[in-house]
Amino acid sequence: MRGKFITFEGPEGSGKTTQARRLLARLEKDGYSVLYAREPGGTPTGEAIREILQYDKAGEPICRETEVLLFAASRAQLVRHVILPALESGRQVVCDRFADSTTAYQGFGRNFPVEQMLAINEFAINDANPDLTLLLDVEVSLGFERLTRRHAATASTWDRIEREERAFHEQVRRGYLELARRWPERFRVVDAGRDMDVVEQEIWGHVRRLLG
Ligand code: Z5A
Repeated sequence: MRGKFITFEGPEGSGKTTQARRLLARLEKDGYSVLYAREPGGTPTGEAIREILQYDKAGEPICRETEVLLFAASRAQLVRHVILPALESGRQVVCDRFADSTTAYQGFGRNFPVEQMLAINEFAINDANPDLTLLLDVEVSLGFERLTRRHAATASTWDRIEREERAFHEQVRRGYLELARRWPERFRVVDAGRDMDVVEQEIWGHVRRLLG
């Protein structure tokens, strides 16, 4: 039987990676075989694209159109080389960001027509549509407080998209909530401003219902 495809989405600092890893651990403890992936990246080609997108590796400003296509290219590679083979072999797949990120960041954030983003996503992902999307929703200011603490603790630097102005990130958050309204059967909006353990419990409830 084909595995289930679960994606984590949300603005900066909403706790996607923390919760995706906690979910992975819980599923494995329950005996599931699970593949964890993240975007952009997850394949050698995708990781090379990630360096360009996140850290300006190419050394020149990236135009908006190129940005969209690079995210889609990384995704096309991840879907065909990693996600679809795992799902078809019956594994569950947990992915930290997926196609909705492009609709939210490039569509709503960069003001590209959303329908155009959806068409590009469709081309990139083939039939790898998520069964469940957990939208970790958090106020932009709280997400950035968390990132500021993390950067200070790890001496890391702000990446290209984190450096965008506040209005951009507010648009992205609104975009995500709009997508959740559009596809209520697939999306579950989780208030990620709460304690990590409380968020984890709610997510576990959604996933248990999906897996029966
Ligand atoms: N992007 C795009 O524009 N278009 C696309 O199509 C795709 C992506 C796929 C990828 O960045 C960037 O690419 C991203 C969108 C864009 N933009 N940026 N910037 P990334 O992969 O490097 O990182 P991210 O996906 O943006 O994740 P993040 O924002 O860095 O964090 P997060 O995964 O949501 O949160 P976290 O790492 O789990 O937690 C952050 C910190 O908060 C950490 O110290 C935690 O311990 C803490 N935390 C987490 N949860 C809590 C709670 N509940 N309470 C308190 N503290 C918490």
